[in-house]
Amino acid sequence: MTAQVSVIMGSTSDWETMSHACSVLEELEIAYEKKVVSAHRTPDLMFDFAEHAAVRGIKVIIAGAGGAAHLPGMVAAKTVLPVIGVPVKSAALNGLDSLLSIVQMPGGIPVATVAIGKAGAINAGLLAAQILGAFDPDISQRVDSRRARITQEVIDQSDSLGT
Ligand code: RP5
Repeated sequence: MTAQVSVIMGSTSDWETMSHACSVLEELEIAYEKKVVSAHRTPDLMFDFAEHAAVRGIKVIIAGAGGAAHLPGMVAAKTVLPVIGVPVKSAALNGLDSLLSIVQMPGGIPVATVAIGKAGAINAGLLAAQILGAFDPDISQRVDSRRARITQEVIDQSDSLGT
């Protein structure tokens, strides 16, 4: 099946975080691909990737990076596909550097930025699904069912506390 979402990351060291976005896409039965594309270590590959993503059938890009995390913004500059940026938690500044360098895009080239780390990666997968779901009722239905399941889990957990 042709990938609809591309999950890219600046390093294999980002995989532990970005795997959570992929797990959500798998759970929601959305075809995706995953690649390491580094803004500063493989800049030509990054441009090639961003320029050709749309013609390959990709609809949404999820880009995770840490530190001076310019990957999401640079990719967004080279495509009009929606780009969701995931700030990966860094060793030096706990991901605050990643967050600020992804979220603070100057007006004109948007990057939809999610929270630092695992929660952000999960939400990136869900947001990609919701974007696709706006045009695909089956995906939208699966997102809805997931929410209903989470709601029920919270109710069950509350009940397990007893009276
Ligand atoms: C960034 O530098 C990557 O996104 C990663 O979060 C960070 C560290 O990369 P490695 O030194 O672990 O390869 O480009």
